Amino acid sequence: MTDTTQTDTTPPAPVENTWPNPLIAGFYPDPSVVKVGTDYYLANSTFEYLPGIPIFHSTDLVSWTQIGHVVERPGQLASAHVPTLGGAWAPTIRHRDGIFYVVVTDAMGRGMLIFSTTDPAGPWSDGTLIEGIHGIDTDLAWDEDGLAYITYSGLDVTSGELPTGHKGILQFTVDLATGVPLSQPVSVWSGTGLKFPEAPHLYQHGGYWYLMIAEGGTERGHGISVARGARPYGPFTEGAAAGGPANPILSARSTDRPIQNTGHGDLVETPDGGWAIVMLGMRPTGMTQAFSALGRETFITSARWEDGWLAADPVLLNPRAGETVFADDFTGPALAPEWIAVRRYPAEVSTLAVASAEAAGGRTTPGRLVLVGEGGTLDAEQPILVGVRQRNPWSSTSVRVGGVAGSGAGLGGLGVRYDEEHHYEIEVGNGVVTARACVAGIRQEWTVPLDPAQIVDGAVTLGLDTVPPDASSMISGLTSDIVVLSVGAGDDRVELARVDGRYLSQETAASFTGRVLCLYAVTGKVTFSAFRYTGRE
Ligand code: 6LW
Repeated sequence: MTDTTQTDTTPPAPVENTWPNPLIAGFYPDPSVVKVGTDYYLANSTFEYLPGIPIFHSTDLVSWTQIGHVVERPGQLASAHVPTLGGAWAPTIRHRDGIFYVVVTDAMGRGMLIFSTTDPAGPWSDGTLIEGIHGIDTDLAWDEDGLAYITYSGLDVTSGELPTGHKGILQFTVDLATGVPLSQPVSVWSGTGLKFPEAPHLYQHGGYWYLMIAEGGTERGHGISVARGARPYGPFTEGAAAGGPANPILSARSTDRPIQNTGHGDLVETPDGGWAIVMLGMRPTGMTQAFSALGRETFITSARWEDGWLAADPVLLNPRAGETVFADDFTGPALAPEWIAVRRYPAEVSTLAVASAEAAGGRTTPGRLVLVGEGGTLDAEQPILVGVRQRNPWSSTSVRVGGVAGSGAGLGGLGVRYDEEHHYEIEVGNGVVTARACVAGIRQEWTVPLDPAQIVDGAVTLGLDTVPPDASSMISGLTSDIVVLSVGAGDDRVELARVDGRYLSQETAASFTGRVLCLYAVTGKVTFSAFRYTGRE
């Protein structure tokens, strides 16, 4: 059973543009949203993690519940050996005639794919490959005759080699049932000249078709630009050339707003008939250089039509009140949908052991998650690991780890992972407890003997906290957070290390993902119980 709570779920006062922000906290980038009647469905990128592409549901655009995943079976993506950065990359979710579609690029994997279903909670189809066309950030729209257009960004990331050259925003028509292109890709717009024109979405509104894109790169220069035309295939004219507003219509670049990197958005009608843009953004902290520990999250802002052009408000920070609590006693029939794994499914690397009362000693064994190590560490391409996203800047995570004391015992622990080369962890086994920081091939370890007093009912408590930096020091205050690695509970808790958090951030790590708090095993059978995450803003 899991227990997910937000101690105060009252949405902020319904004054214009006081949306809760982040809308969905933690590593949930590239959001795409569709309105179907009074229901909203939202999808995100998941890259090398599985299950892939979470689907969230809402009726008010404010409260969101995860209802499933598009990718939940082997074969839907070619994930097993996908390079870091590859995998489920920028989905678009749309609906027509009772069918939901997600178009997405499995970057460095299968390629451009069409998934469909009649129930967005799943199951989704196996994914139909669009052969011969290479690019990212696929959008889906239909013209008045029902012809389907895929508009996409011409960056070819098929091979895993660094892409050279960007072909701008391209478009072709497609048979959605077979994935067969009905026309050759043609260039439709390349933005205003900023780098990486990407994330196109096409909307029909009033007498025009609007092509909304992101440009400036997913870093601090990110923004949203819009052009319009009479037909879905253009030609598209931008505002400045037609007496409308200048592009980008939304960007936080060169401002001191707490939410930066805003771009890659999708437009949606609000329940009251207004408009909003849901987009990715980051929350960097530090100073002139700043670091975004949580990666790229989902944010929202109000938008409106003004004289035939789209305008958007700045994206304001407005975190949900109270503590975020995610606790798992591992007594459910399957792992909760929040748990993810790297290049394999959680069910491929873990099992659940039911709680039991042992007849002999009358002892009660709690529900446990069992991981059996394969020798690989957190550096491995396919680590034995399951994790949940860190959702708040300040957090406290603890878990009880069993099967790690005594001869023949296992080795495993609790970590925070950005990718193979960027992770901090605390692990227990072989008679010692080790805290470790790994950053781009550089590693440091702090090891102490395992104190028998730390073994309670056969298990050791490990802790990982993210706390504010020491603001009194010019040097130590310039980071995102400090990661504290500890062993033991209550008065017996011992801190092994305090590590600068900036090296596990979007600005420094390789992956496009975010921080994942993970349970892992290196060798032997390691059991985990009483997982608890508490987060604060
Ligand atoms: C995505 C692109 C982007 O394809 O980053 O910020 C890429 N936007 O649109 C990966 O998420």
